[in-house]
Amino acid sequence: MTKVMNVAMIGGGFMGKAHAMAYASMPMFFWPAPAIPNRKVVVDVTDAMAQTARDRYGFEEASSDWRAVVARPDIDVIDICTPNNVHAEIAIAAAEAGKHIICEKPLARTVEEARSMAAAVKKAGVIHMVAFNYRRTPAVALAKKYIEEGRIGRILNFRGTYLQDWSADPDGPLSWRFQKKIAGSGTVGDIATHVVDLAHYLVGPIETVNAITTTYNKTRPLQQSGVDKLGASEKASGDVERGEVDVDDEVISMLRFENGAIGSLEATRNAYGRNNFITLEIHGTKGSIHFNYERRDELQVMFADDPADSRGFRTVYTGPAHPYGDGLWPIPGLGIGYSETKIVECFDFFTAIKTGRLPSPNFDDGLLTELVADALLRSGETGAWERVGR
Ligand code: SOE
Repeated sequence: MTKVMNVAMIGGGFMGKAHAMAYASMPMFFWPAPAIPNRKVVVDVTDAMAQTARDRYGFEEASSDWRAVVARPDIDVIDICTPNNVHAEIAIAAAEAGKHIICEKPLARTVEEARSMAAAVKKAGVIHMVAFNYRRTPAVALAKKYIEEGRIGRILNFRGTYLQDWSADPDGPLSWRFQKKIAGSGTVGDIATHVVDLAHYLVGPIETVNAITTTYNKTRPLQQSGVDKLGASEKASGDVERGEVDVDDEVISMLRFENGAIGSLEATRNAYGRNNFITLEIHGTKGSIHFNYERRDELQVMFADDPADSRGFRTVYTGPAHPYGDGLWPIPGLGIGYSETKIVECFDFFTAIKTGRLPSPNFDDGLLTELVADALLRSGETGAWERVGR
């Protein structure tokens, strides 16, 4: 019989929706499932918010006291979907209570927090994962497979971008994502870390960075509602008091990898016309790979030994023959979405719990990404090449 595991999810916002959907759907896709995630209790800031999340996301119970929930013996998994400022406190308490933990990205606000989280889960011997879900796009996993099989040879160059436009409007509200004390950093922590995670996954550890960081909009109207709606959808009207933005809006960096590859990274939430524009281009000694999340069913590949009369990028549509293809849809092109990346992430997390083998990215990988984020921010200040600390 497939084991039922009780999940307590802390945070009922955008990520809570994505995780709750994955708990419900994972066994429908991946069967036999490694476990049946039972949506036991959802925690939010107030009782009313928690009750809404319970009713909406199909949890049995609601609570506004995460400490009490973490201490409950009937809870197997703690899922952290909160803003970044409470990741460390919750994760450390959950580890001490012996719970398996999945934590939204970025792992923490600072390297110090990430280090203490990684130490706590190691000491407790629990399974841990950071929710950098874009690794779980089948086309990205296929790129990884080609690279591991040596199909594009030794990697020479990596180019990664993550461009969005939800914060381009200077009158979009000052949500927690623009406040250092809550978010830790701006674009660097929020989305550049996704690119760093993908670079680590596909190429290897980044060694040094040389970055420009900038903040275009130094103030924003104070957020009227308590809910982060990601930008101008909640645009303030009339004379609304403004508060200071003390994080970065954009980062552009050159990269050197430990294995000798070089590369670049760009991330911004102010690029009008770009929505979730994650692109990766990787050149190797035997071929190249290109991926664009806005066309995420597709991987563009070029192999240098293709016949001379048909050289060029070809489009591979991911499907049953590709990573996670057994569980997802039976025909290529039916459509991979954001949900599927979260369902696959959920499958890998519960598989790790079942087998006792740590998944990736785990908290150690999350710490490494945090170290790169720290180097990007330092380099943005100094203008110099900065080494990724260890
Ligand atoms: C906002 O930039 C955001 O919600 C990020 O926080 C997520 O990590 C990304 O997947 C989508 O955009």
